[in-house]
Amino acid sequence: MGKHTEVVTSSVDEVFDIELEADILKANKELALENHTMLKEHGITAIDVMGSVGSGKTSLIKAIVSLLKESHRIAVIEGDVTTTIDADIIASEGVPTVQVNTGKECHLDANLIKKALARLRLPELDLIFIENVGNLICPAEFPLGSDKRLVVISVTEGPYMVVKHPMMFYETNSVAINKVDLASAMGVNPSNLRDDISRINPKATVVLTDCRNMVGIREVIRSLGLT
Ligand SMILES: Nc1nc2c(ncn2[C@@H]2O[C@H](COP(=O)(O)OP(=O)(O)O)[C@@H](O)[C@H]2O)c(=O)[nH]1
Ligand SMILES: [Mg+2]
Repeated sequence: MGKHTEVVTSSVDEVFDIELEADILKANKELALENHTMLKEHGITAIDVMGSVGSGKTSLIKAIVSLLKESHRIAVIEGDVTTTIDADIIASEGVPTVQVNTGKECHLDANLIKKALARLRLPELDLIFIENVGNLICPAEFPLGSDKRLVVISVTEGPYMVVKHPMMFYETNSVAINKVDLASAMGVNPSNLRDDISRINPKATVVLTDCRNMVGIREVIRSLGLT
């Protein structure tokens, strides 16, 4: 922030519906716990994949599925505001896929995941990937009942995306810095993004990936404890 930049910050007492929001978050947390219990009863590991629109979430899930589908029984839940484009891309890998369209909502929630889980044959699965809606703010507040979180960012989002969106990185296990093939064209140094993430969340494993050329995919799989 330059010294001539004035800043307006929203404060809690200005938010008129704060109690309503607290109720929604509490109800979501309870449903997330129910989902988690149900997944554990079936011995399923679930991974929530978050990141901006276009960072490479679908591409990374597809790449991971292509490497793991022989050894794991996988399904994918695709969250999107509208369309089944991503679900169709993943379905081409031959794994069960459920599309969840959120309409006006900028994130998935535990209730939508509960409905999606009801569409899957849970006894026949080991692993579920959930692609959240492309957004860097809303999904972080809504646990879904998954075991781990994977955040996908890309060098095409510029050099300041991590420091501008710290909340996305607080609770994540792994972060993929994707599209490293475009780093020099973008003038972005992926090591600087890695350092920014480590300052916010020293426990997160950070992996540099290029989904087009299958670079770093096995490392992401290892970081999620899937091998
Ligand atoms: N050059 C390059 N392009 C990529 C990479 N990963 C994804 N893309 C492209 O980026 C666009 C958005 O990817 P997608 O997986 O749909 O992003 P999502 O919106 O996060 O699901 C697509 O055109 C992908 O082919 C990568 O590592 N390198
Ligand atoms: Mg996608």
